[in-house]
Amino acid sequence: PEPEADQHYDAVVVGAGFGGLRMLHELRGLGLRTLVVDEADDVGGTWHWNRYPGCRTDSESWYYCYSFSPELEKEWQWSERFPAQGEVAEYLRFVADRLDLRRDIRFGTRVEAAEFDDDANLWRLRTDVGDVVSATYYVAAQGILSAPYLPNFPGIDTFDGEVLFTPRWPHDRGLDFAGKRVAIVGTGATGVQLVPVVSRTAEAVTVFQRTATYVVPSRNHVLEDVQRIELDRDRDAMWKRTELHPMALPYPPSAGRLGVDLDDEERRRALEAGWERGTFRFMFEMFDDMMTDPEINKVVADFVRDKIRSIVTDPETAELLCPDDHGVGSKRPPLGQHYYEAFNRDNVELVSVKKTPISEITPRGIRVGDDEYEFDVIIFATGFDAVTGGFTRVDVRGRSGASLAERWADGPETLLAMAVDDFPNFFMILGPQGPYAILTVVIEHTAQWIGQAIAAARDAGTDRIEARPDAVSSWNQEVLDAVAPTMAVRGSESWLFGANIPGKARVVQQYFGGFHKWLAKIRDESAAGFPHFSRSTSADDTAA
Ligand code: NA7
Repeated sequence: PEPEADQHYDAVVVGAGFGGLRMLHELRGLGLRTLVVDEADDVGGTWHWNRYPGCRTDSESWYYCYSFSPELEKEWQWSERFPAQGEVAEYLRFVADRLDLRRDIRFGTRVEAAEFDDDANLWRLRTDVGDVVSATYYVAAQGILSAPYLPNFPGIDTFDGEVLFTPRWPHDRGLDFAGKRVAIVGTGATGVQLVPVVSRTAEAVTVFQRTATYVVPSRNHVLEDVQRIELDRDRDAMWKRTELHPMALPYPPSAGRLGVDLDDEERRRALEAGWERGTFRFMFEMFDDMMTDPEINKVVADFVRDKIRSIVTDPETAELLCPDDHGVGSKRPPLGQHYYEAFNRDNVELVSVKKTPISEITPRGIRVGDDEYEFDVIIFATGFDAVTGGFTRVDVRGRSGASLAERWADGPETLLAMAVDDFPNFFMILGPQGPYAILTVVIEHTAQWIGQAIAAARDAGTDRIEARPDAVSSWNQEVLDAVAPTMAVRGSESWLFGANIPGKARVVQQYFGGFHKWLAKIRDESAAGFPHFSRSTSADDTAA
């Protein structure tokens, strides 16, 4: 069906989370008539859906926010170092209200397909309610963790008790598991947040762990007024520091020391200090050769294993919790708030499903080999079809008619994570091959850059902009080259390589060369007038 006349926009944005809201603000600033569409009934994206108990950021609040508006920054006060889900969702509602964004957002509507009409030079987007919306520019802002993954366990529909899935947590479920025997399946960042919280109220918790991970303490705390004063004073300098950091953190860009240069005692002291500080900084400010030298990585891994053994009193449980098949930092490190300590509670049990996997879900519980475990509640914290899944769930078809999913069957290919050749006037926020870094900071720069690209096309009198295929190939090569020196340590067994989804191409999904390098590249691209894009006017179709 053709869209109604009033269903045509200059730009349509899919997703009303951190990325989509920021993009709407940017496009409005350019005077573009913009519509945002989201499946949820409110703003928030990831922070709308993931309401499981214990859900909070692993990034510190003072940079887990927008930086474009000093007024917004002044008006909003975070209560904690690592804010809980509810507070982040509240922040995004605050921003939406303050900037009056809701009037351009259509909630409760899922975009199912998007097709580029070459002749008309527009995108047609079909929604689940049968509407067709058209737009010159289409910005996909689904983010890297919006397509939940539930393994296809046999019998999953036969369970008699309550089944909960962390990325689709019912809004009215509440926190209380009194009198319930609860299973938690999965020990990624989500499971690690769930376990200490659910075990406080449940009668019994059984954690099903396939791969043990290195969990670093988060050292969360309430923010004191004096800390806020200090942070406020540092704001501008803080955002500048994020631009120089490989992870977009407002901290020193490197440890400034190599593990190989230190003796055992010096390393141990550095590791103790780092553990005390906790957070991602334990990983990124330890030794600059931690991700390239397997020996140094093992020093750090041994240190964390010793910490686990010193915290967890039952030696058998402690050994099961010690990672033994991958290096530190090779998976996205979860931050824990009394995670290992939770296994010292009488009501918490750990079951390793590494050698013997979960074979089925039964009406009474979970079967592993010959053992059947009985439960009242099963919580699945089994992750996402990360990075690409949110984008390819929509049947996006470019100029040639091929879909994004087909195009990426052997691995994603983009230009700087924001564009793809054959998909004119299509941009992504947090697209594949983007920097492995603090996403709120990446979003801020991405939204500004997309705005600049669209403005540049318009100012040149053109209405079509498309990534050049050779530029896409060379970014692809840079992404592969960037991860290569770390592969001996890193392995490829996580969602960062597509490994968690059966049948998905095993290719690095993000750019590990450093946020600062990506930022320099995108700035060069815009300053030079977008030389790696072709531009044309639909009226005469002359390439510019
Ligand atoms: P993750 O990090 O992908 O973790 C998923 C967990 O579920 C992980 O422990 C998996 O084990 C486990 N899993 C997946 N399938 C199975 C089966 N079949 N049997 C047993 N266990 C299974 O997702 P999260 O939601 O925790 O975190 C995603 C990101 O969100 C995180 O990195 C942050 O960026 C925020 P595996 O490790 O694959 O052996």
